[in-house]
Amino acid sequence: MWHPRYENMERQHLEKLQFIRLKNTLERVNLMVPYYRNNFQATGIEPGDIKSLNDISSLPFTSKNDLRDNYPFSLFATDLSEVVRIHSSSGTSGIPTVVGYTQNDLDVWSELMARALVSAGGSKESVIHIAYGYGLFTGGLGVHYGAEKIGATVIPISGGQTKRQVRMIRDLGSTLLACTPSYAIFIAETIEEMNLKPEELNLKSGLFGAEPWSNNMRRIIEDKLNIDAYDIYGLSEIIGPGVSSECSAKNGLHIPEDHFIAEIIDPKTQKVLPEGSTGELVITTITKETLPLIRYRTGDITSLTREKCSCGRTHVRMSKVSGRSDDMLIIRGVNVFPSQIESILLDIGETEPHYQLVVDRVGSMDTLGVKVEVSEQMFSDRIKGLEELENVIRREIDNVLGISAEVKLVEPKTIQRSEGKAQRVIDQRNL
Ligand code: DLL
Repeated sequence: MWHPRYENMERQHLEKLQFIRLKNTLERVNLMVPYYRNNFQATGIEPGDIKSLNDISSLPFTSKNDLRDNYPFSLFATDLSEVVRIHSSSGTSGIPTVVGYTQNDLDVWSELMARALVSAGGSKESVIHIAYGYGLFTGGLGVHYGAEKIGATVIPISGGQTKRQVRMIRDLGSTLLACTPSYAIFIAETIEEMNLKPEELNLKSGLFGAEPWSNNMRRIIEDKLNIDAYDIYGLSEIIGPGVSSECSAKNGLHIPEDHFIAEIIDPKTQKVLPEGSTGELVITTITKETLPLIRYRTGDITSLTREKCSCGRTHVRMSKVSGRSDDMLIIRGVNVFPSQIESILLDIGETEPHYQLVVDRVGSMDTLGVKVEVSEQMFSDRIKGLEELENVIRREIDNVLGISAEVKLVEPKTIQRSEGKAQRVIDQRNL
C-alpha cells in the first residue's frame, strides 16, 4: 500500500475525517462560488444545516450541464492566480468541460495515482509505459505524476505509433502498461504481428481505464499480454484517473474516501439507493480547492460495497462500471449496455475482441446490428461455419437480453482500432 495510514483507516475515523472535510468544503463553496450560494439558498439549505454525513442527501446535485453553463471558470472556488493547471474534456455536445487545479490539487491527484499504481503492482523498481494521451485529457499527465511520485521510471510515450510503442516496451523493459483497455488489445495484436511473444517482454501488470471493459475483456488482455490487468476509473470533473482503482483482489475499485464521498442514486427518481443497489454514482469532493463539486452526477452506472476487502483497505469499493446512464441504449424498450453485449461475445469466445453496435430505426422499429471480427483462420474456413456462429451469437443475445439482433461476422482488422477510447456504438436513430 502506498499510504496505509489512510488506506487502512478505521471506518469510524474515516467518517469523522470525511465530515470535517465536507463541512469545510461546503463553507468554502458557499463563500466563493455564487452558483452554489444561490443553489443552496434556492433549496433553503445552509452549510450549517449539515449535521451528519447522512445529511448530504439534502444537498442539491451538480451535473455536467452546470459545468457547461458556468464555462469556463465560474465554478472555480479559487482565484485564477492560484490555478497551476487546466484540463478539459471535449465530450460530445460542443461546449467542453474545463477543470482547474491548485498546486495542492495536483499533489492530491498524484497521491491518489500513487495509491492506484502501487495497488496495481507498481513500485520504485517499475518501468511505467504511459500510452494514455497527454494534453488536455487527464489520462497521460495524471498517471505520469503518480508514477513519478512512487519513484518509478516513467516512459511518457502518449498514444499512437503502435509499432514504436512495442519496440520501446521491449527495449526499455517496461513492467507496467497504462492505457485504455481497447488500446491494450491493439498493442497485443501488434506484438503478435511483429512476431514477438509476450514472454520476451518484461511486462508484469497493466492499469487500464477511461472506458468500460468487462471481466471477459480482462481475461483476454491478461492472456494476450501475460500480465495482471487492473481497472482504474476517473473523470476529469472530479480529478481525472484515480477516483477509484482495483487492488489485488480484482473485485471492485476502492474509492479514496478521505478525498471523496460516494453515493448511488436512482437516475430517474434521484433518490439515494441502499448499499449494494445498482444506479448512478454521485461524488462529492472534500479536499479539492479549485473545483470542489457537491453531489456531482457522474452518469456512470455501478454499485457500492463496504464489505471487508481481502487486501485490507477499508475504503468503499465500486463494481466495474457497466456503462453510462446516457449511453444506455433503449432498443425496443429494452435497456442495453454495450458491455453486456461485449460479455456475451467474449463468453462465446470464437470471435475477436473487436465489435461495434449499430443502432437504427426502420419505420417505428429499432434495429440492433452487431458487427464482430473473427480470426483470420475462421474467416478462411467454410462460409457455413460463419453462419452457424452468427446464429449462436444471435440466439445468445436473445436469451440474455431478450432482443433480436442482426449479427454480422466481419473480416479481421476491419473494425477501426482505437488509440484512446474505443467507439463501440453508432446510433443512427434520430431521437
Ligand atoms: O477518462 C479519466 C481517466 C483517464 C480514467 C485514464 C481512467 C484512466 P474523462 O475523459 O473525463 O476522464 O471521461 C470520464 O470515462 O465518466 C466514465 O464514463 C468513463 N470511464 C473512465 N474510466 C472508466 C472505467 C477519463 N475504468 C468518463 N470504466 C467517466 C468505465 C470509465 N468507464
